[in-house]
Amino acid sequence: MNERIVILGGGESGIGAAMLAQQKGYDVFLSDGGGIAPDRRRSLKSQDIQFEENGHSEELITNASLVVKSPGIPDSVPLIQTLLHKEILVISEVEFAYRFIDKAKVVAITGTNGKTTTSLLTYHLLKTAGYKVALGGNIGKSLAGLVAEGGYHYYVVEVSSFQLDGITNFRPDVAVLLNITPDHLDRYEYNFNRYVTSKFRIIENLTNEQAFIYCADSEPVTEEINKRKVEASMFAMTASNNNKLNAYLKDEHLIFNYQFKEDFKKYQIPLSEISLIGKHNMVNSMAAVLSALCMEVPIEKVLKGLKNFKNAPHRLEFVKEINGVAYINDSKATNVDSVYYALDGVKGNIIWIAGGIDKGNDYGQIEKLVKKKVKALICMGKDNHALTEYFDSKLDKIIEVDSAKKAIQQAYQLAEEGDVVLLSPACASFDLFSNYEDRGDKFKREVTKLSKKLKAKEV
Ligand code: UMA
Repeated sequence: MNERIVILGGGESGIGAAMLAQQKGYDVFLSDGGGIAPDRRRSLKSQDIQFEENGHSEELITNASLVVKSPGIPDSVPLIQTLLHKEILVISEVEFAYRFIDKAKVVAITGTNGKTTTSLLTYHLLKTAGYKVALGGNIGKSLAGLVAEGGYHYYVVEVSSFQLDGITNFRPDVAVLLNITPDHLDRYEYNFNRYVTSKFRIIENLTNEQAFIYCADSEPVTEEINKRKVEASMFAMTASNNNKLNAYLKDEHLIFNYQFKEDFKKYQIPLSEISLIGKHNMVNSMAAVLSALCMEVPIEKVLKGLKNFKNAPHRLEFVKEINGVAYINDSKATNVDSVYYALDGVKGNIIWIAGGIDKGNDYGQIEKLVKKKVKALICMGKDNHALTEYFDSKLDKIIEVDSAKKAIQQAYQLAEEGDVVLLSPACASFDLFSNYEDRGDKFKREVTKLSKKLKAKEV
């Protein structure tokens, strides 16, 4: 009899885990408390995998020797509690997938913010260097599905705290921890320390054979590091130069002090050679470069990748320059924290387009920056009172609009050569758009239309 494995959840991670388990010869059963999408149901059927949906049958689950749980299922649900009570091993899909990675190397990236950009860039750097690289985890494709495909030299895995909660042996060759700020606290009994502990699980199995890259500018991260004895080689990314093995930002350069075997190496990369914008993205870049260097990718190849990297859309995305004015789409910035980085990172005076559904924002966090850099605020939302009330006495020009088209028309009127028109809303998009992607796409469409219209006039 083959070992019985039960997969809980029939989403992206559950289907990947089921496929991998089937390939490895387990007796597989998948159970979903809700419905399973038709294409996923078809995949299960095509592989002869037994499954149920719209409910979990305890008797079909508690007879497993191993249970693989999708990250969206919290430990607090009664079924998981029953399994734990019965001492049945419950692991996360990332842990399960990791157990079947043989020779390939794993770069795991976590942090509250920036992990997607860092994962994309790390993937890009390794790929540009000519390796066969898989990109997955919280970013989209399940790690299990990628391991089932096989044939990769590297797995770049974005890992969430939910995925780390269910690990036992997971030991990435390079572990990256970018930052920690309060998030997902509902999963952690509203206790920030629990969330910090969860994020730090990324290093729990590391020895001095692996590398740990962290941002020393994130206080919760350094506080926790000071409490622990970490065995891995540690690389600090920071604005100052206080560690032996580190990366930092100085005089418009990223500096890397890096040890390879017995040799210390130092590299300097001018910011002008980096396609990303903003200080937070420099931390993300340092993390990706250090990861690639730890993987022994030659620096010339890393540089090439850094220069031609294109970030995912809607994240400080450069759209066009019109009459010397840069138009930047940062529609993904749905909180004040992200707007801070955008305002800080952009050079020049800013025509700031913000607004939408305010989630109880504290604009005090960005007040200084706004006063220093923003010359006009265009509020794009159905109800703009939170923004207008806060900035009324602080800015000379505040305009309200209710569409991307009107926002661009106004911005065009106000902007002078050297200015930047920045969409960085600090708010959710659902009042005027279907989601942040729709908002960013409409912004870009209007910018392109404006550019075409102006060009047509020139002719
Ligand atoms: N389900 C049950 N029983 C329950 C609860 C849910 O069976 O008690 C079922 C649902 O009916 C559903 C399935 O579980 O069919 C969904 O599982 P899931 O929520 O874990 O989602 P997946 O589709 O497997 O996607 C997960 C990640 N989702 C979450 O962590 C919530 C995806 O990250 C990830 O890309 C994917 O695995 C592959 O690794 C998404 C995410 O939102 C992007 N992440 C959060 C974030 O970034 O904030 C953490």
